[in-house]
Amino acid sequence: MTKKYTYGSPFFTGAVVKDLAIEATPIPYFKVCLEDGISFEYKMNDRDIVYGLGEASRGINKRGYVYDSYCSDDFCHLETTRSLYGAHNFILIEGEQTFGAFFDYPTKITFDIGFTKADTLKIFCNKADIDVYIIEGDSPLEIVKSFRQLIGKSYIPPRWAMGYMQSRWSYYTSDAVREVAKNYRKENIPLDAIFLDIDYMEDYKDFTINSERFGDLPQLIEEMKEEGIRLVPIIDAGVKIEDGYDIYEEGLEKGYYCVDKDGKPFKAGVWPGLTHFPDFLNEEAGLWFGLKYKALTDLGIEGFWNDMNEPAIFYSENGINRFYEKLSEITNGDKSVDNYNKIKDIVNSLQNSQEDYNSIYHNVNGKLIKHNDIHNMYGYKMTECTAKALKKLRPDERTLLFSRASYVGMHRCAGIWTGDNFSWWSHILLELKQLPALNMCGFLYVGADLGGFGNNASRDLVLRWLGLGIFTPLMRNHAALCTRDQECYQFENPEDFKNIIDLRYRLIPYLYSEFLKCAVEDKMFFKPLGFEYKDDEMARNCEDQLFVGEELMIAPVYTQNAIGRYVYLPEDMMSVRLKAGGELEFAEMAKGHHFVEIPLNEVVFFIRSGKCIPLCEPALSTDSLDMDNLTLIGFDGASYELYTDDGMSTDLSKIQKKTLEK
Ligand code: MIG
Repeated sequence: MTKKYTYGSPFFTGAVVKDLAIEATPIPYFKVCLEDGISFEYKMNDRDIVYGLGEASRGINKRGYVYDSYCSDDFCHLETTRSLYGAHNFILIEGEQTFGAFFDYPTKITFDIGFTKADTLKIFCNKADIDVYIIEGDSPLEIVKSFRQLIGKSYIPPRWAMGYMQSRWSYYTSDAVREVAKNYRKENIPLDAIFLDIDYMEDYKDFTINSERFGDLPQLIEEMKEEGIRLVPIIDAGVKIEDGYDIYEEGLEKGYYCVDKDGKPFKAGVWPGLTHFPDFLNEEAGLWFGLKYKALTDLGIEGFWNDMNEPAIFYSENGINRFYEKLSEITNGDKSVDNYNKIKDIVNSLQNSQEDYNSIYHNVNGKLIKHNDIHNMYGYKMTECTAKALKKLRPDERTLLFSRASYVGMHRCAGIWTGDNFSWWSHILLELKQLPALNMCGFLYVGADLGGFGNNASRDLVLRWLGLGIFTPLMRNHAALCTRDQECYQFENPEDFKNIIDLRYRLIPYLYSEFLKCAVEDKMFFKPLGFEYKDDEMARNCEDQLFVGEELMIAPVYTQNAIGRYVYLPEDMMSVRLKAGGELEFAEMAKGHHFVEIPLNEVVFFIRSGKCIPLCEPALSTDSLDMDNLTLIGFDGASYELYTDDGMSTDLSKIQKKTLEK
């Protein structure tokens, strides 16, 4: 049961696809206060768990901290981080009373979940223009399902996008890309895609190709495709200001850029230097930009990642001007060292500044709207425009698309990756905790930078991270500029990496089938244990294990030098151990706590009571998987409902269901 409560005149975000009547009665559960905007207060019971908030930091249970839903380019995710790249305003309270709430609001909204006052959940934002949806149901899973029906069906990528993918900032030349492919193939490690970061472009100009370093891109695309490897280029939000650059000039002429208060295109500094931001809230402008992807789809490109779309701003022209003014105010001719901190502070304040977000304007159906009033819409609308255009450019086939910034609603047309994490052990666990919360909001095609983006990755970290990554729909290893190489073949004994990635490919019939089920039936791919075991306190409090689909449970290792870990089984299960060399070992285990030894080159996962899953033989790419010859592993007498399709068609009526019996 979903009910809609409206305050003031909310901005239409497009997150919700169902047209519900507005309730005349006051909102249940919350005490509403209309001072300084609006706030919603709920008294939490000791036993209540608060789930949700998608990509947010901290726990599966979000209690005890305060989160700002405000798309932020923040490359350093600490325990104290209050906002990340996505804004996902859905919470689910499970306990004394169980219900879900979605706060459909286009810019910053704060969720104080027992931080200021331990028993008080308070949600507040600056303007009293908001739609709130209250979702009731018999269980958390039913509530999520109703919420997902409210926001519409999730994006389904092409099947090859569930293969293993390698990225780095940057592979600078086409030969560097060939080298990656060659090394993976030499070690017989499966690989489905290699990513092109910003350096494939000419001076970071969107939809251009650097002729010196990637002059043979069309040929490279062909060559790689023969190996079963797709190339996935990055697209940044900002368009470089440069006379003679056709896209820049066309956008200017047509008035497709965001403007300042005087109506002049806003100038922001990002990778290309000064840029204009296309106004993705203006549908015509967005579609114009989206159709530019044709330059790449014409060459045979079948996937994209959209970046810098919070939007990230290094500095703006106005900001730099303000900087020089302040600088002369501070120094006033005085060059003493005492000014160092003040100068440092104003330099640092240039990036992603509130002043800039307050001086950008959008054209929404002919009306000028201040960017900061709809900040969380930008990356969402960019990616929605991209998806709409890609449907025109590649009408019959699904295109891989994922974005860094997002808002609920974007899950219908793309996936997300969780942005710039670090090669830290704690970030393996952070990813695990983000996954179910993202699923609640409809984001099913999700994953983090495996091995970590910032800092240098150690061999054991990459192996352990892969132990989680083999279960995430988006499985990409990515690393930042100037960090240690972290492709699997860069480390000793690459066969250990091969073995684990082979397991991913053996699991694809299952993972892909579960993914389709979740997308078609509005289910969660990753579930907290408490969603299935509401009355089991151990399960409810478990913050480091997940159910994957209906059949599996995972308990990855996320600490260095661990020989294994404690695992809690909420029911009798069968453990499946991947041994070095690829052999699988099975053992039935009783409900309860176990210490499970997991050497670095092994992976252990668990099949739920009375269930089984299909496996295929590994292959070097998803295109060459034999999906017709499946083996079932798990409990005898179990059956599995397999969902399949051709892996690429946009026509979902082609999905077939088949029951397999063990
Ligand atoms: O300012 O394109 O999150 O994945 O490698 C950094 C370079 C810009 C941020 C993305 C990251 C990407 C990087 N980008």
